[in-house]
Amino acid sequence: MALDLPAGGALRCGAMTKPNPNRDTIFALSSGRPPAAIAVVRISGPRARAALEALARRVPEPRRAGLARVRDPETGEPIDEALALWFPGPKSETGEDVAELQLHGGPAVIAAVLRVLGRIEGLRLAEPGEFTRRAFEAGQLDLTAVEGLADLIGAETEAQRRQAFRQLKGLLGARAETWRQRLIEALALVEARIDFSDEADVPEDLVGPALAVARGLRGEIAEALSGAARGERLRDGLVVAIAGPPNAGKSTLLNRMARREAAIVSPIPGTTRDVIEVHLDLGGYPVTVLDTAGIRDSTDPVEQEGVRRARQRASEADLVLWVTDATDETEESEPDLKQKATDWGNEGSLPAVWIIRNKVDLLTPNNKVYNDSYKSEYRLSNIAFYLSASTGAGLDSFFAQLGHHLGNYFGSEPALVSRERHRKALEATVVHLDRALADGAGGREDIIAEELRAAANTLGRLVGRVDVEDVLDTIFRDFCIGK
Ligand SMILES: Nc1nc2c(ncn2[C@@H]2O[C@H](COP(=O)(O)OP(=O)(O)OP(=O)(O)O)[C@@H](O)[C@H]2O)c(=O)[nH]1
Ligand SMILES: [Mg+2]
Repeated sequence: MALDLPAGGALRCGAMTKPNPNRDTIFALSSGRPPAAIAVVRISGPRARAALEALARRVPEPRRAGLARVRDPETGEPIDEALALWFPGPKSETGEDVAELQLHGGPAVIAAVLRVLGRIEGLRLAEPGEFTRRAFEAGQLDLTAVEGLADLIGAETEAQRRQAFRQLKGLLGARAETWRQRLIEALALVEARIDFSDEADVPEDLVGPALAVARGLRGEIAEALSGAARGERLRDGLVVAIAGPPNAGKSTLLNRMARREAAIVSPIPGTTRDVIEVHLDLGGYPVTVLDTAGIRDSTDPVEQEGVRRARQRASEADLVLWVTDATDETEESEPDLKQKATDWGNEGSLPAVWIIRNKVDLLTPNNKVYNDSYKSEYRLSNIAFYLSASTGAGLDSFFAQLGHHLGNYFGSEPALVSRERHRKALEATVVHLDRALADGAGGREDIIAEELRAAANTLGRLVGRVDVEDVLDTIFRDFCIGK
């Protein structure tokens, strides 16, 4: 589907031209999977009013619910009794005329209404995200708000919901737009200097103040970027990998965390082969927990592959729970886990590692670590927990510490940047600002202007004001039909 972009590719939010009367009118089931108590069918476009009149015979007052007998306009046969709503454009969600029917949510009711709508001239079923796309094109939402909306619909935990809602309400979009405006003003100063440099009444120093603005913006954008990892993690979940020697109780611990039998547990060492992934909501924060194959040397090629995957996923995780059998006296008491992670080939930042001494229920006074058991402690850089994944002993303090860790990690301030797309755009902006500020630009006003213009453009792309056609399909693909 092509966007109707004005010449030059500039898409102006909030100032779109009148809706196109020849455009298709779209409709879709906007509520969830039937059967349900209520089904919401939405219609948007120039023929929305005609469609509502055809089905319900009359159109209620704008933005007021009215009872309507929904009929097949060809046969006159009643289909259902519904609540009808009428939102004339441009003050509607899509900026176009929008009608909404709240029907009884049975599959046959919905099928009949969609069938009847499909027969009306100029109406067709909406594509995924098409209502939102129209809202974006009408300037009702900027692109970051569109993404916030997708995230809000996808939010599974409280923290995700909060971040998504703030983004929908312009947390990032409004900031980026102010930055862009300030850059455009700075750019105007430099351009004035270039264009009128011969004229006597143009002040000498217009470039200095422009660069001061650029320097200030660079600081603010870098600050926003510092929270990017946190924001992106909040969308995907913090990755916690359970790793350690075979038979230590890793899968038992995963099942405890998931509160279900997600992984096979058996007394045979080498049970888990593939990485098992479970998504959890821990205290409102999203966490992805990975159970991995016990790490040991093996001649079995399948197990070898399992061990390779275990090492790799553990080295890429945010937090590794290194599970050992507390009764195993041969286990290192203080394994150098940072070293392990490095050995596994991790190239980025190393994960935090907690040691879990499992099976404390089996400890006897003869065991070396017996006196340490049933308490959690910080040892050097590692945090160690003594617990029993099968009896549950010690799990409370483990979960409390994990909750604390998540709270600290995600923090109370929402991150401005929650997607790679945002991060890349802001990083590119910083690069252009740095070039404008570099000594190398050394008074070359044309270079400074070019870099400021490029910086303003990357911000424009971020909010969806310029040249965004290429990213639109990717963004709207995430939406469901009816949104
Ligand atoms: N007594 C006791 N047994 C446990 C505990 N945790 C796990 N087990 C037992 O230890 C055995 C191995 O448990 P798993 O959870 O399969 O161990 P794993 O680390 O996933 O093993 P692999 O997948 O083979 O690497 C099973 O028989 C479990 O019932 C515990 O806290 N106490
Ligand atoms: Mg296992």
